[in-house]
Amino acid sequence: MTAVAARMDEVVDHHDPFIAEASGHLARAGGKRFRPLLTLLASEVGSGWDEKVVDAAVGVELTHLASLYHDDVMDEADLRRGVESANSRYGNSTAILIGDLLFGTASSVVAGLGAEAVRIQADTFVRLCAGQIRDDRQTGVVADPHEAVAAYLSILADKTGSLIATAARYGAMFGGCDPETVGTLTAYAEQLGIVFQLADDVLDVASDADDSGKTPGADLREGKATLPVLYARTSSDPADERLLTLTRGPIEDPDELAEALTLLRAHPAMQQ
Ligand code: GRG
Repeated sequence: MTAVAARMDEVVDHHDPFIAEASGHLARAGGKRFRPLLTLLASEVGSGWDEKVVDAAVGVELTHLASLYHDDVMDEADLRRGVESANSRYGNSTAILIGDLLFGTASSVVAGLGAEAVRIQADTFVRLCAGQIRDDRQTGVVADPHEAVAAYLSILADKTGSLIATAARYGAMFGGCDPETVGTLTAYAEQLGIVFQLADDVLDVASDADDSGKTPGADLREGKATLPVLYARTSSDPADERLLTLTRGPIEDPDELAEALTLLRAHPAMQQ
């Protein structure tokens, strides 16, 4: 991962000091670097990593970073990776443009890997955006929670699974794996991505800012019916009436948000 960090530093740079500072803001804050790690690990199934695998890993992490800059603008988030979000620090316009710049940088790095890699990057970008749009359009009004769970998992496959799948696919491709192995690792990583996002959704309810580096309750504030909320909605227990009312739409009132978090944290849905 040292090679990935060094290559990222090299490509995320700019002659304009402000742009260099703002585009390195979240990268400097660290993050788990799960996706580039997956690229390196997938390459180990084949012949191991080289410069191409490192560039693929950097392309994936930069795409992820770009999506975080944009996501925080959309969510009006104030905290990311345990530091002030880019939108909080530099304003929305800069955060959006830095996201665009990082995606451009990612695409430039991936372009060095050939047409197939570029096509995969573009298809992944389409799925990321489509997943995010579908997620954003959830109204919180759920007629059938069981159907809603299936629809929700399909959103997660696009918005989170797609890039994690690509991380493994690049690693396997450039690690020289045969096409069947590339396919198997890609499919496995997409499922892993769905589970990864489910854990992220549960942490939005269960964790505090120190653990997750983000302000908890963001999904509830936006009225997103994530899996903990959907499971709670499958309940016919009259004791859940208040929780169902609170989570029917966005929760703007801080007291109501705190109440919904407390109810959901204690709910059997969170033990499942
Ligand atoms: C500009 C590339 C681009 C995309 C636009 C905003 C958007 C479309 C998509 C958002 C997709 C998104 C933010 C999904 C959430 C994925 C997720 C679980 C993020 C947190 O990932 P971690 O836990 O974070 O790996 P760290 O900080 O550890 O890297």
